[in-house]
Amino acid sequence: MTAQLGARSPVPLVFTDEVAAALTAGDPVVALESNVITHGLPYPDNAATARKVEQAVRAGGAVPATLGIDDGRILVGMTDEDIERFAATPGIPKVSSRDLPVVLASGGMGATTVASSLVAAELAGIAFFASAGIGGVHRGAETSMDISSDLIQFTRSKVAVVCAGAKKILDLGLTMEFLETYCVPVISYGFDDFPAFYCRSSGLRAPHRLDDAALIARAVETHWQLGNDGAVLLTSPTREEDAIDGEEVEAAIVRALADAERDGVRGGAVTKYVMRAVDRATEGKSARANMAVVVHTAEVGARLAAAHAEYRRQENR
Ligand code: PSU
Ligand code: MN
Repeated sequence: MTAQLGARSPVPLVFTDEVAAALTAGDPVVALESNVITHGLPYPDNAATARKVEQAVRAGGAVPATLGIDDGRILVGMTDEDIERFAATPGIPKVSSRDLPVVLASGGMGATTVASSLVAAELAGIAFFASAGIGGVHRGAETSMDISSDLIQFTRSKVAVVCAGAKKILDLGLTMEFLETYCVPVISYGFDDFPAFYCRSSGLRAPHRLDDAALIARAVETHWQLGNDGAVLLTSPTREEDAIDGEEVEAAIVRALADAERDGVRGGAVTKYVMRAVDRATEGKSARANMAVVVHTAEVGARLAAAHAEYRRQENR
C-alpha cells in the first residue's frame, strides 16, 4: 500500500499504515508541520502539544499526518516514537521549501515549515494541511525584503491550508495585499475578520466569509477545477476564552523587533527570536494561548477536511 502511494512521487515518502489506509480509502487526512514541534516550544511541552494536536485531528474526524524529514526521506505521518525523537533531538534544522532538496540529498533530520509541508502534502496526495499561524510579509519588508516562502508556496501547491491567520509580529495588511496580488483565495470560516493567531481579529476584514463546511469544500474544489494549482487559505479564529489582549502583545512585539534589529538577527531566525521574546514578555501567557491555537486549528482543519472528503465522495458517485 505504501509503495503504491509513494509510486506517484520520485522522492521517497514513508507513510504510516494509518495514513496510507486513509488516503487509499479517500478518508480525510490532515497534514501537519514539524517546525512547530522542533522550534515552537521547548521539550517536553513540544512533544505533549504534538500529541494533543494529533488527538484534535482525530476528534475532528480525520487522520493526522505529521510531516518530517528523516534520512533522505519524507515521513508522512509519525509514530509516537517519531514524535518523541523530533521533540527531543536538539538542533534539527528548520527546512523551508528551498532547503528541502539539500536536506533530502544529504540525509539527517529536518523540520518542515508551512511551505515545505505543502510540498510534501501535495506529493503525498493530501488535500488538507493545518497550522496555527502562517508566515507572511514582515514589518519593514519594504527595506528588509523579508517575506516568508510560505506565501510563495501558496501559489504552487494544490492544498487547502487551515490556520488562525498569522501573528501580529508580521505586517498583516501587507500579507493580505500579497495574497490578493498572487490570487490566493482567503476564506474566513464563520467569522468576519482575518484572525491574528492568539488575537481573534487582526482588525482587517477577510475578503470572504463562509459559514458552512460543505460550501467551503465546494469553493476549494472549484478553485482547482478552474485550473488553479495553488492553495486556498481557510481561517478560523482561536476560541474567545483562549484569546489574549491585542495591545499587550503589540507592545511586546514592538520591543522584540527593536531588540532583534539591535542584535542583528536576520532571515529565518527573526520569526523564532521575536516569538520567544513575546512569550517572555507576556510571562508565558502567550505560550499557553499559542498552544490553544495550535490545537484549535488542528480540530477545525479536521472538520473541514472531513467535509471536503465527503464532498469529493458525492461528486464521484
Ligand atoms: N508563525 C508562527 N509560529 C510558527 C511559524 C510561524 O506563529 O512556528 C513557523 C512556521 O513553521 C512557518 C515558519 O512556516 O515559521 C515561517 O518562517 P519564515 O518566516 O522564516 O518563512
Ligand atoms: Mn523570512
